[in-house]
Amino acid sequence: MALKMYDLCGQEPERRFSPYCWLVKLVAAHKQLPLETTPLPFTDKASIAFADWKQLPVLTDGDTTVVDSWQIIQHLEAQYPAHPVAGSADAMGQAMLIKLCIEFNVMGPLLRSVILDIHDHLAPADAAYFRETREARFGATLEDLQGGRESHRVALYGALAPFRVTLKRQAWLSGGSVGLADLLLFASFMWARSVSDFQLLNADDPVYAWRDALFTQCGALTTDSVGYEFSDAGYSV
Ligand SMILES: N[C@@H](CCC(=O)N[C@@H](CS)C(=O)NCC(=O)O)C(=O)O
Repeated sequence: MALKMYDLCGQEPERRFSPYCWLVKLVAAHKQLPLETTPLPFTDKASIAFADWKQLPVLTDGDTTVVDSWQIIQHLEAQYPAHPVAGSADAMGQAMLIKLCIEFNVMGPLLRSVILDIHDHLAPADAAYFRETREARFGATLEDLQGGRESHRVALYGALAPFRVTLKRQAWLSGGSVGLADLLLFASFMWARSVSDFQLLNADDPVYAWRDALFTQCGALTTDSVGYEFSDAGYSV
């Protein structure tokens, strides 16, 4: 078995920030699968042309190529069933709902909070590409988007309500042990952490303690990459 993944990087090759790539790295680590990563900037589409795909992550497992983080996770669960992150097709299906809640509600305010920080960590060609594509997508400049980060943080606080209340009732989003629901949300926080020291969470937020517990649990994976320590101080909503 040789699992290899193309991993989105910033100007420094070791700065890896894509939430979807983080998700695959976290799932592989949970499953105790060695995963070799190759850094790739946004604008190097030629290196993944073999996969007929323009986004990262792209995984190769021997002769098999798998694109899209969700398909990659399904592949890993099917091929390497030990240490499951979901454990069944039904559990995987339920995690899809969590994934979509995060993508629809959490990732928007989170991205807007750090979007200029992402830009500022990119190599020049990537920075120009990122600005052009994201400003067209959002209809605003990166400066204006991130300039409203205090209100995005309030929106993020609201979007995290179901997660916060869940964590008041149980240790992990997946229940009694870490599973895919936890890794889905944690990957989004790793996205921010890899590029920004903006304070996203109040220190007395149960989500803060949960995130800290995952840092401890994930160990070197989350600390070896270039990243910022979260220095979240209190904020009120
Ligand atoms: N549905 C895809 C989304 C992947 C995705 O959006 N990746 C971004 C990086 S976070 C990307 O590669 N974007 C390429 C681009 O903007 O050119 C997945 O889950 O893998």
